[in-house]
Parts: sequence; structure tokens; C-alpha cells
Amino acid sequence: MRIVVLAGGIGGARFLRGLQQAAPDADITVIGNTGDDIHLFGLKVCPDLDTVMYTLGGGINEEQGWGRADETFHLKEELAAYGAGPSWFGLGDRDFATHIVRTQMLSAGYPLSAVTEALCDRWKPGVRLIPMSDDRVETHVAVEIDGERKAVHFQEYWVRLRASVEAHAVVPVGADQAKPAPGVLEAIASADVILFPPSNPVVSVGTILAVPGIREAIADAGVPVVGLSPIVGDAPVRGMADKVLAAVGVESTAAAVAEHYGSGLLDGWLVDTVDAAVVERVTEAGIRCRAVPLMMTDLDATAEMAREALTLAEEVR
Ligand code: GDP
Ligand code: FO1
Ligand code: CA
Repeated sequence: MRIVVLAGGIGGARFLRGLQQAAPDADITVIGNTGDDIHLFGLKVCPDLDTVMYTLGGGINEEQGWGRADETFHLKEELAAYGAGPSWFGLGDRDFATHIVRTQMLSAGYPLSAVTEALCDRWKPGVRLIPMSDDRVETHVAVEIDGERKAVHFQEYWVRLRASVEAHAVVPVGADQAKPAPGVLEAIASADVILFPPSNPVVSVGTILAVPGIREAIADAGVPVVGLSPIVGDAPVRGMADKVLAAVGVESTAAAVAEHYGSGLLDGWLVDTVDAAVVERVTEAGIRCRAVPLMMTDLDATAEMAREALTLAEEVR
């Protein structure tokens, strides 16, 4: 079975680990979000691609969900000693190697998709990881700080500001000129099922869908598209997805997220059992909905969620 998954970082990566256990023989292609990418110290950092690669490759810092395990920060300390900023983004020594190799290959002319494939040769994540685009797309957030409206890079909003200021708009800069990376449209066209994991609907899945051609390809694929809600009990399970949902005018509920994706895209939607009351509303929106345990507390729980998603896909096929 060929499965295509649109993934951001932590939530998407954890889900993918469960999907691999639930469908060990499946051929999984991950279309990764690159809107979080940031250039630091002359290096290109791809947080969501790295989180998927490290998590499935066994190198992730498990409790953080980003960065490497067994990390040291000598480079970060030395850069700070030189006053070379920014200091608010925690790049570890092992992680720096990834960004150096990536930047070297990009400078040699390799597209991001080829670079990602090369990095995965080391990590062997067990999935095909393709960036949503080889073109530069960076999510910026329009915020108001001390009465002044300005746009900041997503990472500055998310990490330095901790989403503590009101976000008025979330803009994937460059998306409208970006093309799907080689293999993205082909993977969607040959998929047997397409999954939206419990990733951030705005800055992860939303950014991938903002690349022209991807949303249309999914809508026209003619195979089941099933999503799992990252919102449980009217709040994100972790992180601040509610803040960016508000910025795009979507309430932080499992039903509103399904409606935001729309019945033109989604055939099925899994909500947590605490949100069972919304099943009827989502169904009325034309999306088959089921309430199942949706907390990725451990690998078996996540695998069960993945099985439920695949079962729902067969029901709506
Ligand atoms: P990021 O790029 O690192 O923010 O990761 P993603 O966008 O892939 O996923 C972030 C989302 O995962 C957050 O909005 C969380 O609500 C969601 N999430 C994290 N853990 C769980 C979980 O156990 N269950 C569900 N349903 N969602 C989760
Ligand atoms: N997230 C943080 O909250 N604080 C950090 O210092 C931080 C550093 C970092 C370094 C490399 C990397 O790949 C990811 C990193 N993240 C950090 C996570 C990053 O902000 C992710 O983009 C968000 O978690 C949302 O996707
Ligand atoms: Ca992300």
C-alpha cells in the first residue's frame, strides 16, 4: 500500500513512527514542511525535515521533539561569546553538522530534495522524505509589538516570542512562486491513501497546501484523504497551534479544523473521544468522522491511531 503523509515536525514525526508500526509493509512518502526553514550563521536549517529525519532515524531528542539526542552546545557558547546572534535558537553541535552538510550541498547546486535524500541515506528513516518544494518558502507572522505592526520570521515568533504577541496573519512567503519538489505530485497521484497527521493545520499542513498544485493534486487524487485532529478538547495537545489558528480565523476545536481543511479535501477525520460531540457536526460538513483515542502517549497508542485512520480510509474509499 502506498501512503502519502503531509508532515510538519513533532506531531507529524511521532505519528509517522506509529504508522510505520501499524503498516510495516506500506510504502510511505512524507511531504515535509519547509516553511519553518531559517538561515542562521550562513547555514540553512530545516526544522521540520530534520525532526522527521531524526525521529524516524533514531537520533531525535525525544522529550524536546526537535534537535539531536546526546547534544552539546560548545559552538553555541562560542558564537555567543563573539556576540554572534541570534542566541534564542538552540542549535547543538551535532545538529550543526546537518546544517553544514546541507548548506555545502545546496551551495554545490543540489536542490533541497536531493540534499534531503542524501541526508536520509545516513539516517534511513524508512520513509521517502521529500520537501514540499525546492524553492524557498519561509513562514512569516504579522504581529503587533508595542503598538507597532511588523512581520517576524516564524521561528522568531514561535521560539523567541513564544507566540506571546497577537498574530494578525501568517504568511508563507514565497509559496505562490514555489513549485512542488520533484516526486511530490507523482507520489500524490500514485497514492492509495493520503493522511494529514496531527500536525499544525496552519504552519505545517497549511503551508504544504499553500504550494500551488499540491492541494489540487490531493483533491483530484481520487483516493481517501483522512486527517487526525491536533486539537483535543478545544486545545492543541502541545505547542501553540491555537494562536496561529486564531490568526487565520479558525477556532481551536477539532470540528473547526476539519471544516478549515474542507470536505473538498478531507474524506475522513478522526477526533479524540473527548470530542465525540463534534462527530455529527463534522459529518454534516460532508466529512466522515469518528471519535477514537488520539493521544500519542506511546508507540502502541500511536499505532492504534494510525490503524483507525487506515480503517476509516477504507470505509470512505
Ligand atoms: P511542529 O512542526 O514541531 O509544531 O509539529 P507538527 O506541526 O507536526 O505538530 C504539532 C501539533 O501536534 C500540535 O499542534 C499538537 O497539538 C499536535 N500533537 C502533539 N502531540 C499530539 C498527540 O498526542 N495527539 C494529537 N492528536 N495531537 C498531538
Ligand atoms: N524550538 C524551540 O522552542 N526552541 C529552540 O531553541 C529550538 C531550536 C531548534 C533548533 C533546530 C531545530 O531543527 C528546531 C528547533 N526548535 C526549537 C523547534 C523549531 O522551532 C520548530 O520549528 C518548532 O517546534 C515548530 O515546528
Ligand atoms: Ca514546524
